[in-house]
Amino acid sequence: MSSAACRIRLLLLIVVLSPAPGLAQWASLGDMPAPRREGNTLTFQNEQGIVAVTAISPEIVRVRFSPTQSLGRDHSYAVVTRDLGPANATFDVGSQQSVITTPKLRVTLRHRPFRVTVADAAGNDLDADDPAQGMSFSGQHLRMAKRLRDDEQIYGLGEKNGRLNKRGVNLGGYSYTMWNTDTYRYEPDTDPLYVSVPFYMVLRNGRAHGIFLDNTFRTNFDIGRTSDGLLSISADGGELDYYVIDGPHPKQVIERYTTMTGRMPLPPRWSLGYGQSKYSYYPESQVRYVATGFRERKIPGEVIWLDVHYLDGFNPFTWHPEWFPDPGKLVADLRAQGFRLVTVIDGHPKKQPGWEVYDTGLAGDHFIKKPDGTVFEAPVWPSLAEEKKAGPSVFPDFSKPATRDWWGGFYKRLTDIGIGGIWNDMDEPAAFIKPRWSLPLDVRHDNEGQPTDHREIHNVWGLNFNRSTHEALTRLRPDERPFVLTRATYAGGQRYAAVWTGDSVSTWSHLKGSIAMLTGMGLSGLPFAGTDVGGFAYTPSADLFTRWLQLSVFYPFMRAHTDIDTPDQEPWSYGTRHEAINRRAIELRYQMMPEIYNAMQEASVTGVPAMRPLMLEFPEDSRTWDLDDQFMWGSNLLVAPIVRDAESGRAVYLPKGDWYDMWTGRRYEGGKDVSLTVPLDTLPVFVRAGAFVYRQPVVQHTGQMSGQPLLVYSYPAPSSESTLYEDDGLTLAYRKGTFMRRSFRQTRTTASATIDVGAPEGSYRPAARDLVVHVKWDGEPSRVTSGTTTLTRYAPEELKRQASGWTLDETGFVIVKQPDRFEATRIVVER
Ligand code: MIG
Repeated sequence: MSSAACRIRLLLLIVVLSPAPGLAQWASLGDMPAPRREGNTLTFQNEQGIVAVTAISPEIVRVRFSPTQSLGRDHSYAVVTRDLGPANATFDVGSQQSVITTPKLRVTLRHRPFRVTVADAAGNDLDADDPAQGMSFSGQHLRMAKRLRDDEQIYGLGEKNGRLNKRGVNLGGYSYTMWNTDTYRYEPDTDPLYVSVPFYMVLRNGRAHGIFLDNTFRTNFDIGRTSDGLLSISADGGELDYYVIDGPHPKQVIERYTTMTGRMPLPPRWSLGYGQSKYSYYPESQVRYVATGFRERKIPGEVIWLDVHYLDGFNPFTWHPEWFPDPGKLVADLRAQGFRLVTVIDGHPKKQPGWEVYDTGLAGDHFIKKPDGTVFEAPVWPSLAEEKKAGPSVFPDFSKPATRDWWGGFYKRLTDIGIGGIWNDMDEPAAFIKPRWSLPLDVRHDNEGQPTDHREIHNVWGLNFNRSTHEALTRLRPDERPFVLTRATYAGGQRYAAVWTGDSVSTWSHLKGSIAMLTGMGLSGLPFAGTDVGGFAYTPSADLFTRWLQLSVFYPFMRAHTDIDTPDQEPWSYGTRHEAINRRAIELRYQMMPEIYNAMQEASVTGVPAMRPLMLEFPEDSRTWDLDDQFMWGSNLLVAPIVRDAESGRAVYLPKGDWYDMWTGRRYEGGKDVSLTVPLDTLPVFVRAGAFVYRQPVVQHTGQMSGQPLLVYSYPAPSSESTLYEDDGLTLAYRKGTFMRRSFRQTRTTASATIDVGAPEGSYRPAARDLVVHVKWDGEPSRVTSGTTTLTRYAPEELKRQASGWTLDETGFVIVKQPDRFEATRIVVER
């Protein structure tokens, strides 16, 4: 028997015989009669169930399958809009098959047995049901089997361990489950973790499309692991409600996915600065000591994070009376030093009659209940706070809009004293109940008006908690951008919170793994993410901490954090040699802040993450498909940190084209590996030819950026263009046009380089400052002009004292300095 036939036989056996634990047999959806059409939807129905296929837009098709006689309420916690303009679809209903054609897609629906194939306009299959089995069900459990071809690479699925390419290194791949889980000290292969994003991208010969399964129940994605050539997806309940999202570029897939599920709002600039955390900094004198430690050592720092010990008995919205007697004064004093405070909140208050949070929650019917109607109680923080009597917690039902509002009101206690942002922990939700460490599956939830049990709400408890927090901060401080950090969330959670990757371990494999994990999250719509620098559990060596800190310069979210009872994990905790190197790493973060902010702003508008796997920039280059020990920041910076112990060098793959070492200015030809020596004080960064890179001098925190010169670096190309976005970094005024966006363009010939700074768009203007344009150059220029003025050449030291002029530096840049007039300017460097 051929192996294909063998496989089909085997699958039939599985379909017919294999009982999932405690379940009846799997039944195939079977044959379908011809569909009925309503608007852009074809609906198929037989005795087994119902399937609706809708053209959402020219590039997006939605399929809903329910093993019942009618589809349920059309409701989603992830999707905010399906209104994407006209789909321009045509429908051809036949007796054997029906076809939906859009300008970009051709969806073939075979009736007997029922199978879905989505192809591009030219008829090349993108996503196709396996011929031997399509959709099937067993009780409330659902499953579909899709074809997985050898040349398909799989990416995304949110916060996942393992390689970037979910096919694994060779064919055969991983099986991933979506079930938000508190995984203290997780291993490099632990699954599931804290976050569920049932979205993946398929890349085939450089062409991409995505699949988003909008199902909040426990789901599983088996990527060729059980059966070669099959990608099978299962869900423990609900509907198989999925979208096929075409590219063809992978960036277009992310843009479309985040058009539907929403994007990260533009974060406050301070939240992109360096954060220092510990479980826990207390009492308040310790907090002051750490903050002052940064300023005295001239190590930049922005945020001090307060973990549970600031609380009274770990109860949310309280302060420990002895350890933090005057939090308002603490906040004000730290602000004077340029620091903000972010406080942790566990979303499950203690059962404590007489305490407002508990009493009003009970009276307002805000807590999750058991099937018998009594309030569900379980031990978890704060109930196990050492210094207080143990007692259970109760769990707000954040799937109820009124509960989100009620809970949100309590944040006033924190915003009133000037807290910078909120850190939501334990929101999988975690509970100290063996063996699941979460809530029983039968507890009841409002589910926005359609009551259900925990199986459906578990994965969105965190998302709705974050929504409550985000909306409350927006209400309480209507002029400021809210900042929320979370451990757990679901698809679409980018609208409410940044994510950190929980209780990692201080090992080199966690450091390396963070690249695949964070870039994978970026591909899944979660662009604002970071891993505890140095690792959470246990203790990093001095070198591990330093290398991790260097890597995190190009994490979207940069914070060091460590467990209770571990040694200090501050940049100065590892001796003076490492302290100096660590300072330089954090300084680099601040030098790059204009660039970092620019790329995060782009992510807020397009969904395309700032921290990118190389395949996102170079999808046609097969060398990038499995590459996850180096990554991109934006389209132009390639970052290749040291990710293994005791290594003082590494190979870096540079895709086709010219690249420049950001430190030495040395040019490299791409399309090959280069081998680098990387001493402990170095983070390799390469700049793509034609790039503009935006920097500033070192500052100690973002509050010092005003008045700093803008440093623009132009790398050679015959012509190129880039834009820089700036605003006040804090308020929502940008939504009303108070921002400044400028284009930077260059054209180069053998005789000259012309840099055109465009006229600003938007009404924001930074404080008076210099504009210093660095033009990468070969040899000595004969003349440098700005507009009609010929500029004077100075020695580098002398130029610092002059208002305008130019010089040549040792890395081959012509440095052109002048006041930033915030108007169109042309700089020409002549040979
Ligand atoms: O049960 O708040 O992942 O970052 O330091 C542990 C204490 C609860 C888990 C978080 C970790 C935090 C810790 N929390």
